[in-house]
Amino acid sequence: MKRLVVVSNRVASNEPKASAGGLAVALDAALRESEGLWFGWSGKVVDGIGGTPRITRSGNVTFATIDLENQDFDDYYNGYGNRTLWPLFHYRADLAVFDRRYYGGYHRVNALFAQCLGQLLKPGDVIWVHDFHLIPLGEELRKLGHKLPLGFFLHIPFPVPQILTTLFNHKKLVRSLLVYDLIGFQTDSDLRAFEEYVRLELGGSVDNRGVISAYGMSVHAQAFPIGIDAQQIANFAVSKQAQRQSERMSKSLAGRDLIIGVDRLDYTKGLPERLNAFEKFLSNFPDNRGRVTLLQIAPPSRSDVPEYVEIRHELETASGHINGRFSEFDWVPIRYINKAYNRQALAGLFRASRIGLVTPLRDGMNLVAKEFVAAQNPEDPGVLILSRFAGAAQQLVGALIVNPHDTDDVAKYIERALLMPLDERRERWRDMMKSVSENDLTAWRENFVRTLTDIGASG
Ligand code: ADQ
Repeated sequence: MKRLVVVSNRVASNEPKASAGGLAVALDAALRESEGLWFGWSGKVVDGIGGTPRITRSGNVTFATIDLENQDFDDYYNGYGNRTLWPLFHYRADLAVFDRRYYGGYHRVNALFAQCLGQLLKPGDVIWVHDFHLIPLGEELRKLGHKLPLGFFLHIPFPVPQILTTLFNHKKLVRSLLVYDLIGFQTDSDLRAFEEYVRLELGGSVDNRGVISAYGMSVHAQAFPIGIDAQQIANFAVSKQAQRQSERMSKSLAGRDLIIGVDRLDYTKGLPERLNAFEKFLSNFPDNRGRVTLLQIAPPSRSDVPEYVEIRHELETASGHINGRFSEFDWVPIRYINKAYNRQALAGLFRASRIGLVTPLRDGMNLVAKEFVAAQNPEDPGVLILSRFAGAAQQLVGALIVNPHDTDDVAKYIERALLMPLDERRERWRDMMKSVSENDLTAWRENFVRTLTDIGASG
């Protein structure tokens, strides 16, 4: 079996609960079976030159991490990664900062990653690079003469050409994607956006096997929708700890229905719109006042970036406003919590909820939607309300699919979900659970690695 080398911005060590990131959770599980190497940034910022890999082992997985120096952290991570590519790829050109210094840092760190990783590679390795922080890594490895099979998976959406072309160096960025042997996207829509860009902007072509060619280079591109470990979440949901959480929650609800939202605190997750929809629900369907509670769990992320500080203030104001407007001495409509929970506790809370409210404005996939489904009681499942702009909506057709911008409509769907008969809830849940179980994390990883290995063998 070939050694799998995973490269991602952050390496999660062996503590998935310490990180609220979907990528971290997914990769931790994905590497366990493979005697692989996981390379990335340690999360530490140092004065002076970072960059000598620190090697540790956990079980049969080797971890190699490097530190970053202050300037690189600012330009590569906070800058080009989180203030340029993240908003732009989520269709928020209005929030994107276009600064060539940021790009300089992005390029420097990708070159540094390639140099440090290069020393650890062995013949026969298969390299799988993750996400938008590391798009040029493949090109940097090729420049150093590495000829190993190289795959890239984009966890976030790929924007349509009209959006991507607002970036000053869009051609350079996409060109660097073409050196990979395989590019994976979350959905067919992302794949189509990429193909359209190559045709329109690069004058390239796409053949019927999914091979995309431009600038004399060819790459296989395909959708590989990421999954979850559905069985594990289902087990977590009936664990002792989950039951304890769920009982504590039920006691505090005193017979009221629970609606749950769980998201990293990020402007892509549609949280202000969600609170607004909930306010409209209470206002337009007043019989529900005192009968329903919204639990919104939103651990802060990227707090060094000003747009994240702003969204946090906005949510504090909105939840305070709604609670001030509707609360009674014995009922508060929104419980807004800024901390992370471990996965058993979360699964217990999902299972105790009548509705999962997952309404991002844009999301590559959204694992919370799938976790909510996997955690339900098959005999009495809750209802998933899901944004059409989450990648997951292309798979979870049993959800109530909504436009998160249309808050009046979302309010109506909340009412509809609360009234949904048990038979319909069961039927919708069975459809979704089938999809979540069949397309789980193992299937995703195996499919990507098999495709990459096959391409490497034939190339
Ligand atoms: P994220 O934007 O982080 O991931 P998501 O897919 O929902 O979004 O994953 C979040 C993960 O963190 C889930 O596993 C969730 O359970 C966990 N989590 C969230 N809040 C938590 C809390 N309070 N306590 C504990 N755990 C919490 C990115 C992309 C997504 C894509 C994933 C995976 O933005 O679109 O689905 O990567 O590819």
